[in-house]
Order: sequence, then structure tokens, then C-alpha cells
Amino acid sequence: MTTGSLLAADLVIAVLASAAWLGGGAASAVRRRPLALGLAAVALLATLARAVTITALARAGWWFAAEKVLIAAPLSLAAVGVAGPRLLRAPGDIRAVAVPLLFAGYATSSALLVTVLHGYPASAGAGLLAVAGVVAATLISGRALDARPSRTLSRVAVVAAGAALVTGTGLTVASGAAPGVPHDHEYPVARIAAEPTRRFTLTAGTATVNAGGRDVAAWAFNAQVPGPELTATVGDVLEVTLRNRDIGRGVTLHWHGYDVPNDQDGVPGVTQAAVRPGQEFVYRFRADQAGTYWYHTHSASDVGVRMGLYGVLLVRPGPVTGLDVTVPVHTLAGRPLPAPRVERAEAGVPVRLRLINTDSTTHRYALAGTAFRVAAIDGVDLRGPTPLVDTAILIPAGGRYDLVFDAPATPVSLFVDGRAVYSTGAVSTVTDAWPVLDPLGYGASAPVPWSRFDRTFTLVLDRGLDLRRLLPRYAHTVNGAADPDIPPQVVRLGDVVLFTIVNRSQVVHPWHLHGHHVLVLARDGGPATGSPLWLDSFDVRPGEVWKVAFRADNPGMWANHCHNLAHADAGMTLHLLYS
Ligand SMILES: [Cu+2]
Repeated sequence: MTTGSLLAADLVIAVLASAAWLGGGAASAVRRRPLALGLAAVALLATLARAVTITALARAGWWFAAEKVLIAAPLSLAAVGVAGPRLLRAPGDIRAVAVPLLFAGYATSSALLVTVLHGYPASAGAGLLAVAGVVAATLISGRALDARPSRTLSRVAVVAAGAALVTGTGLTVASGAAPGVPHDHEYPVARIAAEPTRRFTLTAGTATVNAGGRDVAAWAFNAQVPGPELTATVGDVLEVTLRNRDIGRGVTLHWHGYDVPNDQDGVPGVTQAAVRPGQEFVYRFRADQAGTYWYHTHSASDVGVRMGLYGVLLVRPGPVTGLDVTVPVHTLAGRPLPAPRVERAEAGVPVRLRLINTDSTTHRYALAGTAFRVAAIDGVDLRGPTPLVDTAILIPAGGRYDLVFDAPATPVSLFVDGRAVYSTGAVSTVTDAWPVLDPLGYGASAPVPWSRFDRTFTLVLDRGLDLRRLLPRYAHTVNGAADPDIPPQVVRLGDVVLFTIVNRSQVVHPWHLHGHHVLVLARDGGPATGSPLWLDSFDVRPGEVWKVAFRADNPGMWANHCHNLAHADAGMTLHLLYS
């Protein structure tokens, strides 16, 4: 069983236990004896079953189980300890066990709330609030049912409530939380003095575009979605003038995966101010990384990218040989945008398909009708890629895969989530059952260039209640905090930095660090055995633990966030800062 399934199973069992205890309490209060006993039996079994899931999660990593061991387990033990013996005494009047059963229900429910609303790391404040809530609810139930509250219970209530009041704010304050990222830092950045060799102008504006046969409202660069394809050759100096015609939320250009100087990175409030309607900003950088990249607005990025403010950035090492096709996949107004015009290649001509996922969720790609190799991921060539046949590929949000093959005499077809997006003829292959490529084991390995790390950071991805804003929100959190309250990770130029990224939530988080490619070292304790994987976007699935490293060689302040842009907007953004 994967840790992700364990997390889900534990959650389901916890909900079942809470509901059964509460249901049993309610049934006994109205003297429905068989129902009360049945529900209590289910509750008891479910509560005991959590001993198994919590132990297994603790073995997978303390991050997955901290609050369950420290808060849920003691409360569950109290629930069983209080309700169990009273049930075994088989009371003549079932109503006599109503309050103990309700107590058990409140205990397991409050533990569940700590997991769902508070998450990682566990805090004393959360535990005390949970206990105080249980005691208060039990006392109120006792009054309502006319049962005499025990003196001990009352004393515990007063002490716990008082302590919770004192430390109550601990619910939202992660230990060691630092103030928000200062946004007034200035970094000396080497400006590029060379004459630009590739000049482009991108004008952002509202537009109506055709998506899947229907006209829809969009935000577009130069009135087209995707925006113009920007191409360059390694060594070129790009100069891109961004103008904003009428996008009220502001616009910037972020060069996704391109490790530009910090002041060209296009993150509003961090590296520049958003470009408002009527304003412009000129980006200039040297194209010194070959490969498949893309650009997109980073201002109100969730809405902006979804509405169409993105395009392809392609840097070639030299003249094009063979057929070179970019396939940016995007969903606009709920409809997939049409694929590029299909060009046919003579049999034997080398073909490169550059797949780009510009959506916020993972897509499944399947290339039918030919064997192929994955030549590059996230713009970086792989070492010794071997031919693949009938193998699907998962590309995370923001990620790019370059597939290469020699054009066969027969048709080929590229399917995305089962839909043919690029076909040179009818291919009847069913691709649904194809195995999925694991890039961590693909290609030829090479030694990791570092044996020690100057800095190590752990990022625990979760959800939690964020009470620090005017309106509370159910945020996507990192180490229990949400943007802008997540402490920055501070490094020095030249440091070798290790990130451990843990997903204890129920959803995938495509991780994206700006300004650096990271080398994947391990996933779930298993080392990467294939070609060195230098990624800028990678899916951390529920229950997974990734270890990635990089050399801090690009000074500045860099966004470090989930590329499911709705998650990034809902708190899952922090910053890497050079001291
Ligand atoms: Cu996410």
C-alpha cells in the first residue's frame, strides 16, 4: 500500500469512527438499543483499526503522522477507555451510555479536525483546543441529557480551556515562523550589454478566441492563444517588450524553466512591479540554455495563465534538422485548444515532438505507431535514453518532454488523456492500458556531483485553516503556513542545497523552483537510477517524499511554489533568498 493510499484510508477510517461514535451516542440517547450497540461496535473497531494506519504512517515518515500520534492517538485511547468499559457492562437502560459514547465521538472528531484544519507540524495549542472542545461538548451534552457531569471532567475542562486560551493562537503559528518575505531587497544583477539579436513585442489584452469550435473570452498575447512562439538560437540575446493593453489584474512575463537573471524573472512584488494597462516592461537576457521552455504571466497567475497569457519559448542549439513540432497542451474555458497543424515527414526523417503541459494538472501522453526516445525533460537532454514502445508519459503542470523518433512509413498519433491531438493518419491502437514511464529509472546514470550539502530544507505540503487574513481561508500550506507567512529559505551563493519535499495532502502538487534546475536524488527512499534528471517541474503525489538538490548559483529572490496555480494562489508559495 502506498503512503498516499494509507493517508486516504486513515482519513476514511477516522471519519467512519467519528460518525459511528456520534451516531451511537445519539441512538442511545433516544433508546434505540440495537442501533446504538451496532454503531458502537463499528466505532470501536474503526478506532482500533487506526492503530494500524497511524503506525504505518509513522513508519513512512514522522511528517505523515505527527499530529495523529500526538493528538489523535491519545484522544482515541480516551474514547475507547471511557466508552468501552461502560458498553461491556451492558447497561439495562441504554441511555446510560449516551454521554460516554458522545464523549468518544467528540474526542475522535476533534482529532480529525486537527488533521484536516491544522495538519503539520502538530502544536500544543491545537492539542489543547481539541481537548477543550471535547470537554465542553461533553459537558453540554451531559446537561442536555440530564446526566450528572463528573467532577473530574469539569476540572479537566476548566484547566484545558484556560491553557487553550493562553496558547490558542498556536493553532495558526507554526514553530519558528518568521515574518513575511521582505520585498524591498535589491540585488546587483549583471545587465546584458550585448546588442539584442532577437526582438519581440508581446501585447497583452482581452480577446475572443476559438476553442474547440466555440468563441470564448480569453486574455491573449498579440490576440492569439497561445501567444507567439518565441524562437532563438543558443547565444542570441533576447529582447522582449511586454505591453499591457487592458488586463486590469496586471501582466508580467515569467520564463518558465529558463534560469534568467533574477530581475528578468517576472514575478510581481518580488522581482518587478506588475505591468498595468498602458505600461510596458522590457526583458532582456541571453539565451544560453537550449531546449523547450514556455513563458507565462505571473501576475494573478492562476486566472492569467488559464485565460491564455502564455506561449512557447524555444531555444535551438543550431539549425533545424528534420521535423520539429511543438505541442503545447492547454485547456481554455473547459475545452482543449486545437493541436498544431500536422506536417507530414518522409519516412526516415528525424522528428522531434516538444510536449508542453501549460495546464495546472498532470496530463497523460501516449505516442502510438512508432518507437520513440525521450530526448530531453524540462529542456535538459537525458543521458543514454533507450527506445520506448507502447509506453505512456505523465507530464506535470509546467513540464516539458521532447520525444524523438524517425518518421515511419505508417501513421503515428499522439494521444493526450485518450484524445488524439496530433495524427499523421488513423491509428487504431488503444493506449489506455499502457504502462507509464518512470523517468527516475530511464536512461544511463551518472554520479551525483555532490557528496555533502551546505543547507537542507524540508517542505511539508498540506492543507490547513489560515486565520491570519481578514477572511479565514482553507489554504494550501507549506510547513503549516501559507503565503506570505512561510519563512523564506535562505542560502548563500555557492551553497549546495538539499530539499526534502513531502506531500501529506490528498492531491498532487507539481513543484516549481524559479531560477534553478534541481537534480532529483531520490523518491520515497529509492534513489534515482536513470539519467541525471534536472527538472524545474515535478509532481509530488500524495504520500510521496522527494529529495532534490541544486547549487545556489543564481543570486536573488526566487519564487518556489506549487505549479497548480490555484494552489499557489491559495497559499502554496514561498521564496528562496540569497543572503
Ligand atoms: Cu499544489
